[in-house]
Amino acid sequence: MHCIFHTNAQSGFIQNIYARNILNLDGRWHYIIDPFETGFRGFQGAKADDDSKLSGFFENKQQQSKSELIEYNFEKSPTMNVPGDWNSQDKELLYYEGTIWYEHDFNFHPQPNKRYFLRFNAVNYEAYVSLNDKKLGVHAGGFTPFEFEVTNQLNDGNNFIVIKVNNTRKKENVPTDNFDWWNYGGVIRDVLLVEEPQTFIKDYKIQLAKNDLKTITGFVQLDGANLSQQIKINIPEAALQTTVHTDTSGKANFNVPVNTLKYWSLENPKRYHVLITSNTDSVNDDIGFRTIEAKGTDILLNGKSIFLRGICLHDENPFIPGRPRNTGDCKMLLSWAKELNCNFIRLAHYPHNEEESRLADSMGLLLWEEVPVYWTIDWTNDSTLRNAQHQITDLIQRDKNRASVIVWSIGNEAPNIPEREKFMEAMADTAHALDNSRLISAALLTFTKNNTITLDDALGKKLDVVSFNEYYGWYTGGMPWEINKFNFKVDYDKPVIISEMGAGALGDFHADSATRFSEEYQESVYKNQMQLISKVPNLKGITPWILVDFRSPKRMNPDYQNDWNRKGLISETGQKKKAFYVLKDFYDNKEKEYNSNNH
Ligand code: GCB
Repeated sequence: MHCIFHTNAQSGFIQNIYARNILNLDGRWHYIIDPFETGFRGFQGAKADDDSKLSGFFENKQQQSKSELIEYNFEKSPTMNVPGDWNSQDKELLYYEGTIWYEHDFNFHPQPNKRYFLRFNAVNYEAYVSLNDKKLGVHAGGFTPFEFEVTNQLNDGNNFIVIKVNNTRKKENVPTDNFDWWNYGGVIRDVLLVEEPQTFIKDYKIQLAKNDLKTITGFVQLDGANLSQQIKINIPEAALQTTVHTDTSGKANFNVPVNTLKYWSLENPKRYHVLITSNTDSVNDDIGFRTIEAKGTDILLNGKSIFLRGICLHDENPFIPGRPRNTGDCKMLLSWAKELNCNFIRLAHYPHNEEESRLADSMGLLLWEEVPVYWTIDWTNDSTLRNAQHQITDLIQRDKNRASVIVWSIGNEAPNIPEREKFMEAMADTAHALDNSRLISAALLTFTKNNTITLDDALGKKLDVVSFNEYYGWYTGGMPWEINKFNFKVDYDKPVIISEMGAGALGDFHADSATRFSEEYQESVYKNQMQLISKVPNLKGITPWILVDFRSPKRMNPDYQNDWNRKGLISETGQKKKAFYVLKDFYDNKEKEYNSNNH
């Protein structure tokens, strides 16, 4: 058999996928655990180093006669839930890193004159995808969507998908081979079959222009043969209607003046129903309109100064534990942040389930979204940089219409060494070029000398907001009550966010405040940190580490951790620790202070 894998999924993907005509392919999918890559290399062969020679399990073979030898069988193999990481579904897979093959049958009747796309909202990390034994392509990167056009590969009736997923950590990957979270593998988000007309509205952006409350700007992009069309953009509730024409590449840019709009805000997260109609297609969305601006050392939302009462969050439901699988899982996490009186969440350290940005839009929460350029990336490897740029591009592509998203973060705690500077500057340029209406940041590192904590990272010049992580009272700086001796020096006249601080505590373990992993120790770190950070110049927000305990194989202390990073303010059983209330108090007071200053 001869088969060709394209090296990549199609570039770009359909905007606002849940508003399209979709068949959800979630459910129980068969799987085969394949640690030796037998499905790829055959039973004796060497592993193909050339994609064109790959065959193997994609064929989903059935025995034709009783004498035929076939040493795998999807139909008789166990099943697991898609979406869902494999680690949380089969005890044997808790620590598994390697290849798993998935197979799923579905019945479908394609309609004439329609186009079809097979969409994966995220597969961690590398995916080889085939449909009806026709190879579609490969995607690398565990947290962003990808899709393939399958109009010519679909059968009328029975169809089957085979996908090979591999989550082996590698130095050149993004993230690299060392990170402080669980390496959940598999088809972690929805799989959808999307039906579109021959020429359809693939993408659009509809937002307020940069720092301009009176202009809605954006573009519409068609895909198909009939690219020159008239497009209507209609926002009935704002009495706004405009008609634009796409050019020969199917794109139309627009700027529309607006007089009266209710702006999206924390108090009133107003979203407008937006309808986009071409001659051949239509799509609608609920979009909030707001501006976000770093002005001097201030962060302005709709022109008004705000303080970001934030918290960090991993994309993990501690009750599974595993990756969130549905809206309910995501809503639980965001509601906990609301209970803490947050107005801001740092979605660390990789793109989260896209449902979270939609929920944040409706709940009046601001978001920091990030790509997994984390710790020791392979800085001098060009393909690693391209991969990272691809990930920030896809994240911006996915969430560019969400009012809640105000910060694109290009990475976390990258050591301040020369090799990394070029890489990170390229990342900042990519993000700025794709979206000039939001703020670019990164979680930076500081150095300390003579009790002065200094932020002088050269990358700061490329960022709109400078942010840094610090763990005084936990990893460094002495006991919690000793940290007030430190002062800060920030070499940038820009707004500052403390993107991490924190301490570990095992829920319900009580002792004195000098005892590591007690709730009292963590509480003391938070109390003293709230004083310490009041000395940070131009501090415009904090996102302490972290809302909920999360799984990490790097946390091995058997008394307190057992594979859990315990820095959550909420335990893995959903119990609020003492420090939760310290931070909530701080936020209640900050809210009052900002409300009275702004009136
Ligand atoms: C950090 C990292 C975060 C870790 C955290 C910790 O600085 O950014 O991913 O989990 O510290 O708990 O040490």
